[in-house]
Amino acid sequence: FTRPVDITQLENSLEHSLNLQLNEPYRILIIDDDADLAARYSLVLRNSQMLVEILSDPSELFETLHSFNPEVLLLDVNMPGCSGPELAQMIRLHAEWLRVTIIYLSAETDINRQMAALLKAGDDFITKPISDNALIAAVFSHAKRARSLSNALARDSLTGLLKHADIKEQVALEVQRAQRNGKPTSVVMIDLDHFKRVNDQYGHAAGDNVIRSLANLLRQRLRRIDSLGRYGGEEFVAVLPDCTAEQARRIFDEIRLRFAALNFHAGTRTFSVSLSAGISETDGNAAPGAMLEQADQALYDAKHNGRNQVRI
Ligand code: GH3
Ligand code: MG
Ligand code: MG
Ligand code: MG
Repeated sequence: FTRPVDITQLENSLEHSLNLQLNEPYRILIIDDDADLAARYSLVLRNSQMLVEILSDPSELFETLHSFNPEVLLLDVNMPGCSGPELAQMIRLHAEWLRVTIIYLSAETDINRQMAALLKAGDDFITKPISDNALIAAVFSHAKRARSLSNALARDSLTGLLKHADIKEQVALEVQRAQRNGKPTSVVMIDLDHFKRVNDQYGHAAGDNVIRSLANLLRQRLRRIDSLGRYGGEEFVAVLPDCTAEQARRIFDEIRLRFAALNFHAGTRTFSVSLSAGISETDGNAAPGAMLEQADQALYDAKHNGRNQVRI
């Protein structure tokens, strides 16, 4: 009974963890055999803070998709040697490029031919000539949509947090950064206590609800610069830059108490769940993997000392 993905929650959580992405300009790829026209559209979009590349040789399409990773493709319909819809169809054969929005930009005004192109592949049809502002608005709205979708898909669908590989990468980045700037950074590993029992007694849906609530609580209590991921089923990892293990312990003890005070419901029954957490702190030369291992060791200590506690 997993719920559908909550896009609003995901968009909010985006700001939380990978805030750098929000400030990144949208990437637009233009494919047109008319070089002057392509240059003109490119100028208009660049003036609106978008990153634009022009491709005049469609045989380099997939290389360019990989290197430039555009959110929107502005595609001419009639080009010598190949047609826009055929290119669009080729792109749509590759699952990894489903996230790219394909917009035809063409002088073709015949609705039947426009529909035929869209039926093959592609997401929108814009007729030229088009005013600068109309072009900007159309490309911007499609780029925004494409980015939020691709960011949402990159996240854990139950919690909206970073997935295992991404939070691991974030740990590595922050630990390396801490070594450069000499500031302490803490890594925290969190695991729900006796969660098998929760599932057994109250059902998997109730269990999912507990996982989601913990994710929301963590999101609320941590700072914008902290990163948060779902490391495993009911296991989370947080990275706290510029934060000592002692400071992290105070923060997570408060989170632990708040979480244990939450009431969950399964039918007419009410229950609560506790968590355990382990913390490690950078010491100037710790490898990212060692930071995770130390946090895991501290978590193990917390479990074996009776659970519902935070250990360094
Ligand atoms: P401990 O206090 O030692 O951590 O005991 P535990 O029962 O929590 O043990 P463990 O961490 O090994 O068990 C994790 C359990 O969490 C097993 C699995 O059934 C459950 N689980 C993992 N992912 C999910 C999920 O996405 N949803 C739900 N409902 N349960 C999950
Ligand atoms: Mg043309
Ligand atoms: Mg557990
Ligand atoms: Mg576990």
